[in-house]
Amino acid sequence: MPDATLAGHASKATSDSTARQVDVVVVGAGFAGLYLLHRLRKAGFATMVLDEAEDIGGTWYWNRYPGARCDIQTIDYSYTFDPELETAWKWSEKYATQPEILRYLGFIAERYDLRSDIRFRTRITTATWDDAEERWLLTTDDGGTISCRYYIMATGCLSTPKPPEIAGIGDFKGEVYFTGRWPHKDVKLAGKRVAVVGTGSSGIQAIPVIAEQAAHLTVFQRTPSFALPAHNGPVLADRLALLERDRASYREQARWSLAGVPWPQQTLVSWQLSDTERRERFEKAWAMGDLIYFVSQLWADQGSDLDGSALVAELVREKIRAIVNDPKTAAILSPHDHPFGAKRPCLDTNYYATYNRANVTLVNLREEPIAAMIATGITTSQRRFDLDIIVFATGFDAMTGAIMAVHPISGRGGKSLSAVWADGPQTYLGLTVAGFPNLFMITGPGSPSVLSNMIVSIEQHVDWVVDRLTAMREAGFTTIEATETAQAGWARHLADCSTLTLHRLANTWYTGANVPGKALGVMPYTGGVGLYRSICNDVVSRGLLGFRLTGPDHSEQCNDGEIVRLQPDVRILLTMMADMKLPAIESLGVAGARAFTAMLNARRPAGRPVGEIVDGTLPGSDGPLPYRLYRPVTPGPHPIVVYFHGGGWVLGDEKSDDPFCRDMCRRSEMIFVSVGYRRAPEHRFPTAVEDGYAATRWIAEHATELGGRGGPILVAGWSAGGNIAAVTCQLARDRGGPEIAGQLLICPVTDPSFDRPSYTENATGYFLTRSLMCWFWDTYCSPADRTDPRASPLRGKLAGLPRAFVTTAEFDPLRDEGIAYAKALGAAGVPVEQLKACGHFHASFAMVDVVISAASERAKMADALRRFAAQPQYMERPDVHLSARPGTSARAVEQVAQGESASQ
Ligand code: NA7
Repeated sequence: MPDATLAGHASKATSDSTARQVDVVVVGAGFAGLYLLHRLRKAGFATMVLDEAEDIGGTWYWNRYPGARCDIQTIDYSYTFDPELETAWKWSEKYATQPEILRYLGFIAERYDLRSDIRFRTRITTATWDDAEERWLLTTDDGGTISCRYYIMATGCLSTPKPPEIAGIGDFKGEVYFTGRWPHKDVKLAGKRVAVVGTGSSGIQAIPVIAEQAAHLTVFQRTPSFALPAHNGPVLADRLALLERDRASYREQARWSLAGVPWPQQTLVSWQLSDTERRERFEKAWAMGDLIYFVSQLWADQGSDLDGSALVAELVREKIRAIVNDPKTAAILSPHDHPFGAKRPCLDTNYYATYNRANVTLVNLREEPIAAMIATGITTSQRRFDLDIIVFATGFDAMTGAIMAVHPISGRGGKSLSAVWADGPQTYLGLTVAGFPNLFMITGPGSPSVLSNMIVSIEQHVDWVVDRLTAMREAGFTTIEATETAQAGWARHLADCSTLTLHRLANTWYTGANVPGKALGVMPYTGGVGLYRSICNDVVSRGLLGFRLTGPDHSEQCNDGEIVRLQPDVRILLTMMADMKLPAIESLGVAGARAFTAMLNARRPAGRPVGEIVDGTLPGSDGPLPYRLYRPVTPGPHPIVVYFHGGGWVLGDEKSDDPFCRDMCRRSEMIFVSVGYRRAPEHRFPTAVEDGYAATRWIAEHATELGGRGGPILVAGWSAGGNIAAVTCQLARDRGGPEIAGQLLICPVTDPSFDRPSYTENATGYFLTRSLMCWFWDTYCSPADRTDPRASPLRGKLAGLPRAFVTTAEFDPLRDEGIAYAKALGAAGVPVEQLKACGHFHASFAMVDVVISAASERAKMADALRRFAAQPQYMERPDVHLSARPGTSARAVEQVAQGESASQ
């Protein structure tokens, strides 16, 4: 029985007994609202859709400016929920025009008979949660009231145009149009002097079309965008064939992809490709005209690394210079202020070539800002432009505008959504907000939405919401609300995800920077639609984790908690490893374990180039030891870091941490010498540490011959290598040198005690297991020897040791002994800094270009080395600026331990 019927019979009178009763009110009759209505109806919910517009279409109803088209290929920009629908509609073009998209939505409304439940020309003026009735009470601009159990915002992400913030806008006596509110009448441009203000996607689509009609077009550009050719035409035959070969599989791949279009994940990074190979890839993408292909298929680091992105940017600028005849105009059109992809690139048709027309003028507002609008046109700081028509393509109050600014929404206890979101949108999953029961947002802030094919994201959200409402009804629950814990956890996860891409480094509508006074922070989910979908599914399979449900007989269900505590890429990696059902390393025997780790290492991305790599040998305590030296590209002499690899004293060699050594060599601009110390079981305790000490001594004595700077040396090591580095510092102090200026200990083994909480909490599931650590210890060192400080540096004397930087990972059995060592160093008066890396596992830092979220930790470690060696810190890149919302800073918290430590 529909909930509205139940309410009508069973509930006390609502707070407004004249209110129309329905189960669900949906705001917006665009792609999201139409599909919601279809699904809710099928599920038996009495549903009403309200829209201010006179007809269906949502974003596509309003954005009817000349040249308006979708920028995702139509075969992907289509509903997929009904296999029969897929073959019932044929798109005429690769990128459909706005009228064709509206025809498609009209076809949908007709096919599923949707119009009868949509009320057009109706604006909601207030929405208030009634705690007693557990219903939302809405008022509308026609004086009506509606009471609903569930209130769903299907308002779109780009629905509320932002004011252009230009003085004197009312003084202009000509015609003024906004691309986001284009009139339904025919706008006559022929023979007119037209201005377009704004060069984002809307401006770039409109400008070439307007230029063909207007007598003269003046484009006022504040910031240039990267525009890529759409090469519009018929639907691409090869993509269509791929879809038609197996529709279900194509759609399923899209649902689990990065951006909602089934392109594979690239694995080759930019520096693994030659200039020629990069250019070939770029030209192929340029010729193809597909936005998602362009932003994801060139090389793996194009969206995550400034250098990888800069290579794309320069190739696009080269194209601009080739197309635009006037070099000065080409220069003005060439973006330099943001990394490629950090702002949504535009798809264009003849955009750059339009500036070769005699009737088009480009005005660079960076050189001559707009002074005012006057009766006859626009004045800049230098000139006056007489105009008949001004078109503002100045964008939207994106993602939050339509939800927050359109009408006051008051949740539990009268709490207003605008107040809750004053410092930026707070959501759980981008779907719900704590304190606002039974309110849902389709593609809200904190979900992939605008960074994906919207249709894929809309369908996923609609399905998730309707499935929840159905399940609640079956279980007898009437309210659902996110918990504060879950919401705070989601904010942290969003902040973690934002480190994976470069979106945080540009002032865009993604970050709220286009609206003066709006809180800054990356609003969409940057982890990709596949990861996001898996998390939403996890929420359900884990008993609606993070939601409180209540029912009429005071029944309640609340499974509180955070859905993701791991860093996003660590989560993906561990899931992949679990799916691979890898054998337990300790079950393979020593030879098998070495072969297995060598095989894993061979599959990882190669490290980045450094100035020089030299393999050599040095005299150890008992014969020669191999080493690998990494020299920076910058002129020396450089400080030297003696590095000890990980591998539990049993596995690995001087080359096995190659990507990490390269990365640290580049970041610190220091020589790294990775030492091939002898391993157990052939050489048990104390061989590895004695080799480590002997190697450090020799390297210090031969620093200048190695091309390094004389004077104190640095040591570093990961895992068992961290143990060797720590012990080396103790031996150097006790045996008369060499002088060590600092020690970098990364997830070090410091003590053989297995009773610390991290050994229990992280015993399995995080790659380094308790059982593997036991095997390492047994293979390396007899129980009797383990109290020796050379095996367990935590049990040694710590006063007088070199200053230290200790990194620990939250999901690592070794976490607590690393923290204990830092604490003990601090207590012994050793200056120590500690980096507790939240959401990371034991191998996070060594997995360069796999665990991208650990890049900032590696940067901090490199900075620590530079501090040890009294080198200046890195300057921040001058060409980018970080936008960060207060309270959502990265989770890796650096702090000075000095005897005190924060819990993880
Ligand atoms: P965008 O991408 O936000 O572009 C708006 C443009 O308007 C952009 O070039 C702005 O320059 C410019 N702008 C905004 N205010 C002003 C003022 N006051 N003076 C001069 N120029 C101004 O919006 P779109 O509608 O083009 O595209 C939005 C999305 O819709 C798009 O990404 C697709 O997903 C579809 P600024 O960069 O702020 O200097």
